[in-house]
Order: sequence, then C-alpha cells, then structure tokens
Amino acid sequence: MGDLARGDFGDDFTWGVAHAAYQVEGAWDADGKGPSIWDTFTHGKGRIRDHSTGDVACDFYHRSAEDTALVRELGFDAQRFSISWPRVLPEGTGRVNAKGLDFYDRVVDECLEAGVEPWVTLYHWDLPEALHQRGGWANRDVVGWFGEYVDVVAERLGDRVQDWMVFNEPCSFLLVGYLAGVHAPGVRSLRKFLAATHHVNLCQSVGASALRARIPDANVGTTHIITPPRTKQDRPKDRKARAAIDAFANRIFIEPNLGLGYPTEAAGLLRGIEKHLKPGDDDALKVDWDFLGVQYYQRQLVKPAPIPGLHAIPWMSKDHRRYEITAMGWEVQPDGLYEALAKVHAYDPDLRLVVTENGAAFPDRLEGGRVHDERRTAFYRAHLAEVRRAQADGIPVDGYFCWSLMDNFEWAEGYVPRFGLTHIDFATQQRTVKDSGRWFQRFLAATATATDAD
Ligand code: IFM
Repeated sequence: MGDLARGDFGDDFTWGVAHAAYQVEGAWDADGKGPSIWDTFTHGKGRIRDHSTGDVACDFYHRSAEDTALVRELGFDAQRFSISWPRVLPEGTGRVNAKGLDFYDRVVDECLEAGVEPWVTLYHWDLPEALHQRGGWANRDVVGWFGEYVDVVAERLGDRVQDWMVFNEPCSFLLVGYLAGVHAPGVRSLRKFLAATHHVNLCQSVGASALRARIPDANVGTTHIITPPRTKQDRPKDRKARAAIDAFANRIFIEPNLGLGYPTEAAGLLRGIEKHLKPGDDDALKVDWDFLGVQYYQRQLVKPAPIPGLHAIPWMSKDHRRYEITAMGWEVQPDGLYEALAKVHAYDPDLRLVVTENGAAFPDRLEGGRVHDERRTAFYRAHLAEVRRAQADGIPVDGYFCWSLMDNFEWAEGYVPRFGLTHIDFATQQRTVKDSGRWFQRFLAATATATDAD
C-alpha cells in the first residue's frame, strides 16, 4: 500500500467528498422550509440512539462557504451534496420556496468559485412530510410529484451543475424506512415496502428524463449501496440464502431500470411487487444511465432461514475474531468493494462507475487539537487499492467520494458514529481536520507520479 499514487487512477478521475442535506444542513425550519419525514421522526420520542435531531446538525446551511473552502483546501475536486425537497417545495408540490432554492444556488456558486465541482443528489431520504401524509412513496402519485420537483431544481441549477444523481441508496430508505421501520417514516409493511420500491424505481426514470429535458449535456446517474451477501458455508441452502438476500438488498433496486425486471424468482416474498405494475411499466422503468454510483460499506453475513418465500435472514452476529469492526458494527472487508464494483460492472461492461460513497466510523478522540484516526486512513488506503485493482481488471471506475467530509447526523444512530475526515464539535461547530483528512490532502497534492510514502 505504500505505493498508492493519485496519478495511477487516471487524469480524469474525480476525487470527492459526500454529504447529505438532513445530515449536515440543520436550519430545519429556516426561511420557509417545510418539515420532512426526518423532522417528524426525530421530533418523536425514542427513535434516535442519542435522542438527537438534525435541527442544527453541522449548520451547513450557514457555513457552506467555509466548508466548501475546506473541500478545496484538502485538495478534492468535487463536493457531493443533496437537495432537501421540502426546502424547495415545502408542501412537496406546487408552491416553490424561493429562499430554499436560493440556498442551493449559492452552494453551487460557492463550489464553482472554489474550483470544486458540485455533484448533486436529488433525494437523500428527506421526503416532505406533507407528501408522506398523502401516502408518500407508497402512493403512485409520487411519480408525478417527483417529476415536478426535479424539474424545478434542474431549471434553476442546470446551467451550472453537470453531474446529477437521482437517488441515494433506495435500498436503505426503503428497506429500513418501510420494512424494518427503524428509519423515517417508521413504516413496517411488506406491502408498502414493495409498492414504494416500485414507485421509486419509476421515479428513477422520471427524474432522469426531467434532468435530460432541461440539461441536455448532464451526466445523469443514481447511486446504490451494494452489500454483497456472504455465508459461513457454501452448501446449496447457503447459496439459496445468498441469492435471496441479494435479490432483496441489491437486485430489486438496480435491475428494473436496466430493463431486467424484478428478480422474483430468487425470493418468493418479492412476488407481491407484481400487483403494483401497470401496463407499460416495464418500458417506463428503463433508464439509459450515464454512470452508476456504487456505495460500499460492508458485506452482509446471512444464514439460511426456514421462512417460506424468503430463504434467508441477515445474520446480525459478527465475525469479531476474523474482521476489524467499525463503530457501526460493520466488518471491514476492503475486497468487498472490488466485489461490489465487479457485480455492477457485470450488468453492462460499458457503463461508467463512480464510487459515490465509501468510508467508516471509528471512535475518534479529539486531543490537543488533533484526531489521530489512523484506522480510518488505513481503511481508505485499503479500499482505494481495491478501486485500483478494479481499474486494472478493466472495470471503468472514474471517481471516488469519501463518506464524509465531516462528522454528521448518522440517522437512527444520531451523532454517536463519526464518519468524517473532519471532526465536528457539535456544541461549538468547531471544525478540526482529522489525520485522515490530512492524509488525503498529501495524497491528492502529490504529483501524478509521486507515491504516498507514509
Ligand atoms: O450516513 C449514511 C449515508 O446517509 C448513506 N450511506 C451510508 C452512510 C453511512 O451509514
């Protein structure tokens, strides 16, 4: 790993950092913003590990210029951020909140002035509460609502933003929000999960078309978290278990937009999605992506389960003896990133891939103005080596985004896990670049042929 060099990844490789509106912006009700499902969820009782909310978070709403300058200072090319739908359309449809749109306009300009490419995600989990009251993602009308929202954003930002992602990780907000009920909106229903999944897949297509209608030269993609399943053994029932979880956690969110339909054969419980399909949907689902964003954190250990139609359950116990475990309880397995890239590449060898999120939470300590997070640096170096291995094997990966620029609100886990390259003191909003951030700064500053020596 001592010989990792920026130049090896190619001159056109994009180095970026990522974050998301609800996790960093704060200003939850400022300047006309409407409530999102995450405002409702966190303001309710007992749902967040440390009883926190995103009301203030990193106060990015008021500190975006400073934070964008930091992105530049660390040497990154791009900042990936998301738009809060209820900041732009407080009721989800209809009335546009000019001040909300102005904020994103400003962030885009701050990026461009700093020489940082703005990469915009249209939906990173904060549905307007008003739309949830009307059925949210489980109501097919969301397809029209979403198209309207994307059009409003594209019209305003499309003259300056070229790189777009329609969704962030549908798997996460659908499985965890609509089936497990652990994330907003806290729904536990297989029927609603399947309906919402189909509607999100339709919205991928509607969103991509709305972007292209306004911005003919846009690079339009979306992002998927890829969680390769693994089992302790490789018996036929283990293979069946892996296939079932793969269908539930990965394939149903990717394949319909590639024209491959739903993988109902791998998990009988998925068959319920068919009743939400209308004539013409198979074609309506197809998207000709310019790139796909691959997000990787961990493999999922699963075991066969005698549940009719499911065949498998995620196995929450960890191989603590075999793998390093992060503060999220996730196993560190860098070669899983290679596996995730290879898996998506297998769908279409010509499709550009970008690692739009990768990173880890560790129990950082701020001491004497420094955070010595060598485990995070080692994590990044090991995962970057897997990106290089993928490139060397002909997988066209041309970007990598760290999750995240700074510590932020980690959903149901609150502020306990820290994923940032920058430490945030949430009481004072003081930013302190961690050693891992400084490692990236040196790595990115090195000339094309220099190698990373430390
Ligand atoms: O913080 C999240 C992010 O919002 C989506 N991807 C995974 C990250 C870490 O859990």
